[in-house]
Amino acid sequence: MRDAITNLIKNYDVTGRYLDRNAIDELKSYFESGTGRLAAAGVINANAASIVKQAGRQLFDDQPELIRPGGNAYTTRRYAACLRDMDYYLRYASYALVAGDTHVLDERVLQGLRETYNSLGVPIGPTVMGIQIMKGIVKEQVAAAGIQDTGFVDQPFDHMTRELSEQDI
Ligand SMILES: CCC1=C(C)/C(=C/C2=NC(=C\c3[nH]c(/C=C4\NC(=O)[C@H](C)[C@H]4CC)c(C)c3CCC(=O)O)/C(CCC(=O)O)=C2C)NC1=O
Repeated sequence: MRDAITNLIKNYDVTGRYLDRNAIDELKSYFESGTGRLAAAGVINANAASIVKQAGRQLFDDQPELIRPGGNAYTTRRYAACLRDMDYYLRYASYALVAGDTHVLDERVLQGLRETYNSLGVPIGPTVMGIQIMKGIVKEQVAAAGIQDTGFVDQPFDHMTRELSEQDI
C-alpha cells in the first residue's frame, strides 16, 4: 500500500534527489487538502450504509432490468452481492482519499476484477454508474460538512471507473 508521501519520497529516492520545489508543492497541496480528506472519511464512515442504499436505489431506478428476471442483480443473493460490491468500492475509496493515492485500489480492489465480472456476467457499465452515483452523494455530503472545494473526492471514484471501463485487448 502507498500514500501520497511515501510515493513521492520513493520517486525521489530512486534518483537520489533532495525534495525540490515540485516535491514541496506537491506535499503542500496534499497537506492543504488534508482537512477535506479527513472530513470525507468522516462523512463516509458515518453514512456508509445509507450512501450504499441510496446509490443502489438510484441505480435500480435507472436500470430496472438489472433486478428483473435475467438481470445480473436478480435474486436476493445477487442483489445483496451487488450492494456488497458497492460497499467495497465506497470503503476502499475512503482509504484512497485519506492516502491521497489510488494504489490501494489497484492492489486490493481492481486486480483481476474485470476478469471476475466478465466470467460472472456482471455488467461493467451499470457498475460504473453505481460508483459515479456514490461519488455524487459523497461530494454533496462533504460540501454539506463545510468543505468548499470537493474536487479531490473525484479521484478514487474516477480511478475505479477508468480502470474498470478499460477495454480488454
Ligand atoms: C474488496 C474487493 C472485492 C471486490 C470488488 C469483489 C467483487 C466481486 N463481486 C462478485 C460478484 C457479484 N457482483 C455483483 C454486482 C452487480 N451486479 C449487477 O448487476 C450490478 C451492476 C452490480 C452491483 C453494482 C453481483 C450480482 C455478483 C454475483 C454474481 C453471481 O454470483 O452470479 C464476486 C464473485 C464472488 C462473490 O460473489 O462474492 C466478486 C469477487 N470481491 C472482492 O473481494
